[in-house]
Amino acid sequence: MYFKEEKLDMKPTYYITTPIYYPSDKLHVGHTYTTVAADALSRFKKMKGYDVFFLTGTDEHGQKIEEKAKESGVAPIEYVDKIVKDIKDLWDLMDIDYDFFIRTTDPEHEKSVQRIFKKLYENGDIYKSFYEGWYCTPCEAFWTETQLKEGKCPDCGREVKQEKEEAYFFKMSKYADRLIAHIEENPDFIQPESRKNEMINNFLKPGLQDLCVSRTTFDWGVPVDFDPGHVVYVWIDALSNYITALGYMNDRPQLMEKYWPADVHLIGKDILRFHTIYWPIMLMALDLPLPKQIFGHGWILLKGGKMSKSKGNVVDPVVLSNKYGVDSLRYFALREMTFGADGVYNEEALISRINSDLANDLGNLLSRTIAMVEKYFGGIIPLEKQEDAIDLDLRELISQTPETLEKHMDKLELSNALASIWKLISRANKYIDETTPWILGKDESKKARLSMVLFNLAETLRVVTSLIKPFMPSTSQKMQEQLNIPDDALTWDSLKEFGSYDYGMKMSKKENLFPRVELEKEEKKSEKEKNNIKAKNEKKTDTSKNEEDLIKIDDFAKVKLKVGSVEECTKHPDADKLLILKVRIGEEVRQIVSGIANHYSPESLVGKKVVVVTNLKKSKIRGVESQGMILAAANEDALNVVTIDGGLPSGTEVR
Ligand code: ME8
Repeated sequence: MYFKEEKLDMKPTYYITTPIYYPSDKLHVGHTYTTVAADALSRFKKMKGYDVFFLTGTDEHGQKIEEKAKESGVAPIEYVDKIVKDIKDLWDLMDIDYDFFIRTTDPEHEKSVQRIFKKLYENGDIYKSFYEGWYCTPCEAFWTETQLKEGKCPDCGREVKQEKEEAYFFKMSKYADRLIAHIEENPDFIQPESRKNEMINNFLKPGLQDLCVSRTTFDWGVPVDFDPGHVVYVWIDALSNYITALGYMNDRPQLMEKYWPADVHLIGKDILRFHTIYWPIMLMALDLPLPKQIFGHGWILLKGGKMSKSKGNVVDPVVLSNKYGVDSLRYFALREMTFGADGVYNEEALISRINSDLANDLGNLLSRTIAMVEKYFGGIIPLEKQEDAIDLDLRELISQTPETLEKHMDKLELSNALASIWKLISRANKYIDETTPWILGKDESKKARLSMVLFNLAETLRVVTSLIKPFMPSTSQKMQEQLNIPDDALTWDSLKEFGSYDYGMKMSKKENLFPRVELEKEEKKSEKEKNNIKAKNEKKTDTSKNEEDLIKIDDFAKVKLKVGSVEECTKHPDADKLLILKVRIGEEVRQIVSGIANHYSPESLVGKKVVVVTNLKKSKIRGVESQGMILAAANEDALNVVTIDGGLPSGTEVR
């Protein structure tokens, strides 16, 4: 069957797409990033009651695929079939719940593309001429002399070759003014904001070239049915997937009526030009409304630039998921990077997130709470409860968190959305320390109070179980099983009221949600790092022989160290290497300037518990006041901020 399911009921709709991927080889963490983000958004909207259509798929035509198939000695369709199967397996592994997977080799898609092409030709938007220009085979793009960068492809930097062939062209310039006006009148159309100016100033205002939309030098594409020898050149074929998947120009128009225009096309910034210029112009020519938003997210970088197959610096999501678990990877991808900006991937940061956010903060909150409910009440929280003023702060946060999360999701601030859930988790862990249930449990007369404390914790976990579901579906499922809560206590509406569920069914602690990961330190150290450490150790042994270099315990005691929780972090306005942090140390919030901007993005530090030297004299660093210092370990290549991985609250002394 062409469609996974018919959706003809009357809820508000939400149509979200990922790019359709080239099945040129294995997909990497970069592709997984877009798809996981789209999945989280789609699941969130479904939870909010939307009728969501989440589309992904594969972009299977073009010269590159034809050549690769030839090299492998198989027909192009055989070549792509095998890779498409792997891609679908990857999405199953990553728990991607798409509604439809489109392949540009689907006969329905091909037929619609032929009709679209013909309509554009008949309307006079496409005309036949000759193409002469520079062609980049890997990018499947023609470039003019002036667009080349040092004689090479401006997108990928590889060699280009001169080509001349008969071709059809799309009159792009005809719609440029209308598009500029649309972009300017609709501030949400291109997001993030910064990318909008790039498109207007670098491409639209200098004037659009007509776009080459057919090729004759290869066969692997949708044939132009009224001109044999031409195949539709890749962007018209690829971009139309967003409407052919809804049955545009074939026999399923009801999906088109229902879901078009798309609410958001999620794409990487590398294909923004195609989506914010060529695609809207195609739609204008077809007399269709434009998508509401095109969101160009950043790249996942590795040392040495963008992670990409051609550079050979890819990270395999299958290997990482098998090693660390699917949900850990989903969490890390969405939490660590600001959606929209570039981020650098490194495995140590992943392990650190698993150990601190997942194993310590979330895993411990669940296991401690259920263990106490089992120990003191046999798994069922009694109805008799005694309130206390100390509960109010936690309760308020429990009721605010769904709304805060929703605000972030609406702006596609996925990292902040997760941070808002983790703020609640941290608050609940602190609440355990404040209320000391293990002491209440020793006193029979305090049972009603203990029951209230555990109820508040269970309510926190119920909200968390529900809110993490779009991001980490199987963790949410495991939590639901351990807490023994029915589905209807996890719906969006059921979160609105504190205390609406009575925990009458027995909870039972099972395996830990996230086992801690031990860093295989020695294996991970590069030769250079090892040598550095060796050199430092040798130096240490030498100096340790010298009594004068040793300090007494009183000297050490002069340095006051405390646990601080990073509440805000921004870049220093005048210095690239500096970050300005607002750190809570108990009741006090201090501003600290730290030279760590080359190693951490501001967002990645928010929520971390760090170690602060609190009795350092105040100073001004590049004009900004700083009160204290954050401890970090560093060598020539890397820097790691010292963090506290247990539940101890900010303000705790470090000894
Ligand atoms: O461009 N970091 O397909 P593609 C983040 N078929 N995202 C990355 C990434 C990285 N290092 N590498 C890839 C195509 N991506 C066309 C699209 S749509 C009508 C046609 C993501 O397989 C990013 O979203 O090269 C990028 O835009 C997409 O994968 C392109 O994948």
